[in-house]
Amino acid sequence: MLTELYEQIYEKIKQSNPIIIHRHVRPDPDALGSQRGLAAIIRQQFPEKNVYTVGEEVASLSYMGTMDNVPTDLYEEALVIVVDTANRPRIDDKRYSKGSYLIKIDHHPNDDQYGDISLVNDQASSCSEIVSDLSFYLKDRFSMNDEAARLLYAGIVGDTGRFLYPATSAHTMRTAAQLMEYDFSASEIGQLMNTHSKKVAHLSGFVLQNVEINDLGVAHVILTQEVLEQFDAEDDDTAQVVPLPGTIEGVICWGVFVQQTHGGYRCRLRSKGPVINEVAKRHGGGGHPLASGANAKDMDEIKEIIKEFDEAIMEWNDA
Ligand SMILES: [Mn+2]
Repeated sequence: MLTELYEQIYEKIKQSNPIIIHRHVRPDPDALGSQRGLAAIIRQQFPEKNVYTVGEEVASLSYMGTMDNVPTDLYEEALVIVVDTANRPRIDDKRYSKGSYLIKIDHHPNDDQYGDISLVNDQASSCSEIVSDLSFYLKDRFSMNDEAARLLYAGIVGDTGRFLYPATSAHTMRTAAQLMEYDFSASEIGQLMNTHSKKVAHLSGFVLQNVEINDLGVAHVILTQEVLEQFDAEDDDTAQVVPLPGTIEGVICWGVFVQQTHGGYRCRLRSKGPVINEVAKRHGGGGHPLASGANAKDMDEIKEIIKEFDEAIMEWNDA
């Protein structure tokens, strides 16, 4: 039962000091929102506790706050909470394992079970929705506040593509509405998240012009190092162009393949129906049923992935 886990997590937080919160590498708004939103709730509820958030900074998401420097010896006594991270290899800052107790809070399929307590709700739109659930369930014992509400709202908006993706439930909308009752500007958050740098705007133009779409509805675009250089863009900038092929009529599954500096391609894979995380797993990745990541060593492997997408669509059409 989720509510039993909420109680267990609450008890552990109450007992612990310091508390160090981790999330996944290359964080998105949900990773940062659930990480910093949770920290904001704990800090207000338990002002005597030392709460830290760790991991690499992302300049483009600086409106979601900054990270803390934590000396390693602090881990010895620490409760470590990892949010929004399905697999241990993806946790940012490997010192997470040095804590005295580990809690996992996540919404991805639970392929890698870790943590002394593991709160995994793969029906939730986002990890920020789960942290909101935790607070709204515990009420006065773990109160929501303005800062946390702003961060968690941003996380939900981020992971649902502004309430577009199928993981957006009636409960997601009710949670977002509850968060909006707090004092922050939801519209400002929406605008910030809808604003791209000029280089990403130009890269978006490239993606829309060069995407190839086959008869089955598989779209793909290759972003070589040469293309990235042309737009002065880096691997991280490509996250923002991933939804674009899905906005084109007839596209069901798609991939944005980003050439890496060390060779090989990072594959950002998406679907509007057919389950694709099994495809991702066959190519060194994984993730959500409709949003996954993988790795391809060369163009031949990219072609294989596209072929497997064709098959996934054919099976889905037959079902
Ligand atoms: Mn997430």
